Amino acid sequence: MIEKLEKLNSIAISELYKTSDINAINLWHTKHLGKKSHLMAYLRNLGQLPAQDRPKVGKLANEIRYKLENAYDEHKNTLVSQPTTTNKNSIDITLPGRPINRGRLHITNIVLRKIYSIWADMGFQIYKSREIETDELNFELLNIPKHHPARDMWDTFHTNTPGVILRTHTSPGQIHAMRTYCPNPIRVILPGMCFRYEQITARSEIQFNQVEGLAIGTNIRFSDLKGTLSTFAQRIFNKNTKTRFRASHFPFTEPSAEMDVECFLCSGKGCGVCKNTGWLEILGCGMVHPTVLSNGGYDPNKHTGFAFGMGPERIAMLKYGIDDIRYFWGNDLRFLEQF
Ligand code: FA5
Repeated sequence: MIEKLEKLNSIAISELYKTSDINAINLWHTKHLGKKSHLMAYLRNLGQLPAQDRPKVGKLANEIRYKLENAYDEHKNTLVSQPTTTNKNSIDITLPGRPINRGRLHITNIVLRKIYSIWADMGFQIYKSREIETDELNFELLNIPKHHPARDMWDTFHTNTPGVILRTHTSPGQIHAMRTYCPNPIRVILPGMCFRYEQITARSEIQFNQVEGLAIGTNIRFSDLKGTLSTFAQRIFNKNTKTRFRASHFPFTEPSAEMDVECFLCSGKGCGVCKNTGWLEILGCGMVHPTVLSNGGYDPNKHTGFAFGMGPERIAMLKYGIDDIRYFWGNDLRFLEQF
């Protein structure tokens, strides 16, 4: 009897460690410790044994039962906490998760959104204008006649259709906006892509964004232009940003100017980035030329206005210390992921 019990024990133990999933271990339990198991039969039938054998056999059967229950619990816990690696299809929930690549805004869009919100605070609406333009709107109605040398400022991509070009600046949007709102006052910004057939360098791309601004009303003066643009510079960079206006020339504004901000790197002392001038140009601007006002439908004797055009990529370069505009279109994640 003792021998039979010990054999039963060793068979049960060896079968237990062969089980590798929960179903198998549950079946094992029913077979070796369930009501109909051999071990339970021995315990139930103890009374039929000779009196002198009962204590010894009963003690051993109970010890085996106790050991098997413990071994069962322990092995079951191991199976639950450590999924088997022998099964190729199983998922190892203990492995660390794979990082998810999240999309993000492009640096130009981050700066554009900041620019929109500053102008929105100052009461400027967004007016979207088209990227494919006519020569008439891109040049002629902006006071740049055919063959005029001023066209050299904007090297142009032409299409196969005569007179249809890719816009070289957002300024033709001024005419569209004026013709939409005339004779009412206007306060709009016109953002969008521009195209120039020029040499790509660290500061110049053939495809870039501009944000045009246009304010038309009665009694608008150059001092309004200066105050508005200086406030913009202080909001986009910081409140201590110094600005200066340099006389310039654009055929569609009179007088015309370019606005510089004090160089961030050298604080105006002069360095390689600002070409030792202490200043960096961020936009062109001026009072809307009377001819352009008339082309837009406004009476230049009653109405005045100012306009400006800035480059968001150039602003982003200054704001974030980016030394080459080519990164913006390079699609290099090491660059894009920094913002
Ligand atoms: C113009 O395009 C005028 N239409 C701006 C203007 C509007 C003047 C209204 C007066 C009134 P300009 O060519 O300087 O001007 O361009 C304006 C801005 O666009 C520049 O200051 C610069 O920030 C950006 N920009 C111009 N060319 C490029 C280029 N190739 N790559 C990147 N940014 C450019």
